[in-house]
Amino acid sequence: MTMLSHHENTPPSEETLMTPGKHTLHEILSQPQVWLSALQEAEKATPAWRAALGDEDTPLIFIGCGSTYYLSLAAAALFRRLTSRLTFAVPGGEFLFQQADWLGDLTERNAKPVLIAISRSGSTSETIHAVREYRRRGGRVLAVTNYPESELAGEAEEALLLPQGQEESVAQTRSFSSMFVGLNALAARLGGHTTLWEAMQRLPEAADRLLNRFGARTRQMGEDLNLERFYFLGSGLRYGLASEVSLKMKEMSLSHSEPFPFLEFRHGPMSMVNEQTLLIGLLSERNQAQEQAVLDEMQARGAQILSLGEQQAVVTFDSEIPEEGRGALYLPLLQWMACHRSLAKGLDPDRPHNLTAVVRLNLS
Ligand code: F1P
Repeated sequence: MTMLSHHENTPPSEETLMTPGKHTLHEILSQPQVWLSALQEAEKATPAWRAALGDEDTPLIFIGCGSTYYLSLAAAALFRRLTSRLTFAVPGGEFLFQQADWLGDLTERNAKPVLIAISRSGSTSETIHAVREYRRRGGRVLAVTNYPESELAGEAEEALLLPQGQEESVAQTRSFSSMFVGLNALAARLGGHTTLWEAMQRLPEAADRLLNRFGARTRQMGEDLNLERFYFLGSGLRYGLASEVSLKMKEMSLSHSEPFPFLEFRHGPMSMVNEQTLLIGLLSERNQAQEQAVLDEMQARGAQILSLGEQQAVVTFDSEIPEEGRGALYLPLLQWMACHRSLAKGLDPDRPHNLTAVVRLNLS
């Protein structure tokens, strides 16, 4: 298996060279209107997905790579919670080459799980090969992608297509959140949570308000180059989100960054806490007290703290959207912080070091 020609980034235009981060900043700020279309697309897709997902005893397996594996983790938790189905999240490459270690013989049984493949590009080799192999074995495949003309969209029985989430930048921002909002709305609809679905219609305005209220403060934190270590804490469905924003910090600013479920941080990783450490807590509602206690303990050990949550946090959403429908609100300000740290370090978040927009491999 050799790494074939990556999707070569086009040489930067004069203009792009002159304005590093131009695309990423725009893509982060444009998320509210992208989420509006994601909500609409999810509403339209609900009947076909309801038919394709079969009965509620059928397990669901979400796969993706990098950001879209983290999205799979978050989506698996959302569908578990909102549709009471048995769900799994597996990295595309693992599904392809280590399936038995992750799923035993689950995909060999008669009532095969439905595979939901998530990919911004719809071209990532591991994801495409995993889908093809599953279909060859008679499995049903659904897809979520920002590229309707992609190979993945063509392979899937049903696809949630979100072209408005397309972006120039390599590091995913609005592409990720468009697919997250779309899957969150689908899970609400499929689980019959009408009130939740209605409340989710307020997500775009809530995001706009957050960027206006807290953009300057999170930009300042991003520009504080005394900070060197970043730990993103998130539990339940917020763990996938914490993993994604941790990857953003890594990809955009080349910083040491790691995600943990909240209480896990005490079991070893907290040894790394010092005055150059920033702990970012994606607070839940149901367990906020325990989570805040972790942040308080680390602050006492010298760490800086940034907490985000509906209320009683440094960044408060005040969205009045139930917890199962407001996960997307953790994303924009943390993407914004990572982007400004990148710029403060003289990097270009539009073109992260070593990265390409799509990984293509020779897997034959
Ligand atoms: C997956 C991915 C991204 C990563 C980088 C390379 O792409 O691994 O998560 O940030 O851009 O590709 P996709 O399958 O979601 O298009």
